[in-house]
Amino acid sequence: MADFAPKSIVVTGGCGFIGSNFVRHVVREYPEVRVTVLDKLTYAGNPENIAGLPSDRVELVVGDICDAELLERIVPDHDAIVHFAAESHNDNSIADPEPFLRTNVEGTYHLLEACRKHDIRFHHVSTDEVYGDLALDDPTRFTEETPYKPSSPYSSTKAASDMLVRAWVRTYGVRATISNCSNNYGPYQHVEKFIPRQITNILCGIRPKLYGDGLNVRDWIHTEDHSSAVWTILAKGRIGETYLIGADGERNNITVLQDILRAMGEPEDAFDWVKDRPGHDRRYAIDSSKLRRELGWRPRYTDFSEGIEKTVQWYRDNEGWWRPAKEATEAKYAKQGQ
Ligand code: NAD
Ligand code: TDX
Repeated sequence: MADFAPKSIVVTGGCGFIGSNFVRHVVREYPEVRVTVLDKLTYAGNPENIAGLPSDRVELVVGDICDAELLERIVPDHDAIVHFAAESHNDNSIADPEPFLRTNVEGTYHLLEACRKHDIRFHHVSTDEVYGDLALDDPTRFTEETPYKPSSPYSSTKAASDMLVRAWVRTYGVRATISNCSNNYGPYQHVEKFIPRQITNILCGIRPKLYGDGLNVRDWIHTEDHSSAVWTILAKGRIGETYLIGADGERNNITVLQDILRAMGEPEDAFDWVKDRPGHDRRYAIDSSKLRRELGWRPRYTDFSEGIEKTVQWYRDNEGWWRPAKEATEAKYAKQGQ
């Protein structure tokens, strides 16, 4: 069967970290595609993330995915929606879960309804956290068959949104796919997240902060590889299917922090231990062989130390981008004892 080749797409959350990297990827790789970014510009959304892209290719609509009337005006004019918009930070979900329910669950519902009404292709961007966690000594990894067992308010709302997508495919025949990806890193990631927090702490003369015993494992992927995987699934994925996205990047937090410290010329023990995250997932690990085998996708940015060095350089070069959010983010962490 020929690949699906959309000419116009809505990218929700396209002013956030992964969404904006995806928009840049599409503009660079697919010159025939026009992108409408729909973004509420919450604290995590920044129009700077898509600044400089050609205005005849990319249009920003500032609005809420929960606004059904707005969706009715925007969606019919497009071939597909690629849905990145979410409340995305676990620590925030523990402090205040309500916005997570609204955006992640209710927002996904409204987008599905718009796709159902206008027969629009839908790709839902989700997370490996829906599967809960693995023990450090467990030899297995998550697959598309792993049962859902989310731990945090964030991951439970993402799990709920995945379930809505599956139901809308089966009941209404909505043409949707789902991807569950592991931890992303790269440029334009908010300073609340682990890697940018530590890099910008060091740049500000604040010691990095490690939760718990530092042995929690995350499966890191460069955001550029996430973008190419999402496009591959949009173009070639089988309707109704779920694909796991990962780049075999398992590392514990202390090792990642030591990579950052080394890349920035700091001693390996120049950090503080802080209070652990409640319910902190121990280990995530993705088996992405279905995506590789069926759709021929491969990650390209697999040298983690090189990726970290480039990411450190990006934060050094773009202080004007992250500085405005830094103080408030650290004040919030300080209140939580982190
Ligand atoms: P982010 O927090 O950086 O960006 C989220 C974006 O969504 C922001 O631009 C924000 O303004 C926008 N948004 C929030 N609520 C909205 C609403 N109601 N209406 C419209 N726009 C709204 O998030 P991210 O890290 O880029 O994550 C993007 C997606 O990828 C999320 O769905 C997340 O669950 C998923 N994901 C993230 C990771 C990761 O490592 N960060 C890994 C796997 C999956
Ligand atoms: O200061 C910190 N110190 C620390 O040790 C922070 C902010 C985090 N951590 C730990 C907690 C995690 O074990 O680092 C690890 C990574 O933390 P986050 O960056 O908050 O990511 P995580 O909770 O793993 O979730 C991320 O990956 C999956 C994204 O935020 C989610 O949106 C995605 O679904």
